Amino acid sequence: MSHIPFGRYQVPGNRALVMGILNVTPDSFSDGGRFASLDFSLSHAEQMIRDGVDIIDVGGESTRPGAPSVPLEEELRRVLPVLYALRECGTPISVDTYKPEVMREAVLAGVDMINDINAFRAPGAIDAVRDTDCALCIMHMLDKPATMQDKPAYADVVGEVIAFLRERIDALTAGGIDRRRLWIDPGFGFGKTTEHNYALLKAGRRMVLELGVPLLAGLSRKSMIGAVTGKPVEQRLAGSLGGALAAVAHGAGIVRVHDVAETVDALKVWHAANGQLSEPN
Ligand code: 9MG
Repeated sequence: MSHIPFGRYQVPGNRALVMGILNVTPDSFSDGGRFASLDFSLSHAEQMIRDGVDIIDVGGESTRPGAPSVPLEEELRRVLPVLYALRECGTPISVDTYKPEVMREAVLAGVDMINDINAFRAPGAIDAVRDTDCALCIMHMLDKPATMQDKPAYADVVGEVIAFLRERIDALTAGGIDRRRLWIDPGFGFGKTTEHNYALLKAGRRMVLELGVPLLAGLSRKSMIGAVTGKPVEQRLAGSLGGALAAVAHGAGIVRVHDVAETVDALKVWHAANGQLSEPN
């Protein structure tokens, strides 16, 4: 079986991987103080592991449109205890951050991927990850979370996103980073209309072919799912599963999701239908 280096691990290269979302933000747990929130986060991570997650993505700042930014010290207070507690959990850990200081601390805590919605554009971000073996996810975002959904406009959304990702790949490789560590992500919902999002979803294979870097897709429960199903965020499971399968059909190697158990099952059936049977756990 082929494997891909991924931080401390080798991950399977012959099937799509499921990245489970672990939000460590105050709105993601009932408020019982810091110990309760750590407990809650770890139970959630353990459940994802039982459900067959391939990578856990830990984030301390909400990236929803209009969300306020979180000060550095607060982000560190949120994510570091979780990263250290999960260090030896046997599953690759990713940290979702755009702050170079958080990247450095997360590397010391042993993370295997840095997932940067800002594509390592912050001063010092490339330096923070150069001398590590972490996988790096470069995401496209128009503007910044506070304002990105204010009338996003492109002449050619797919061409412009590819050009942006190419420029970032070049910046990272010129900065001394091995291309084999990189993943690209069109950033569904980050400064895009529904039409932009679906044009990008369909263009997954073109991105992989033109850029020569594997693709990560995050569309779980997003507005692009609500826009076609008419469902509120808490009723977007079926739509999100459809989106995950579509992303894999269009070339995604990792899908970033909230609903791990259901996505793992959906992908097992998907892969079986494409000639790759897996054994039940
Ligand atoms: C943190 N985060 C929220 N949505 C995301 C997406 O679509 N991709 C990546 N890489 N990260 C995301």
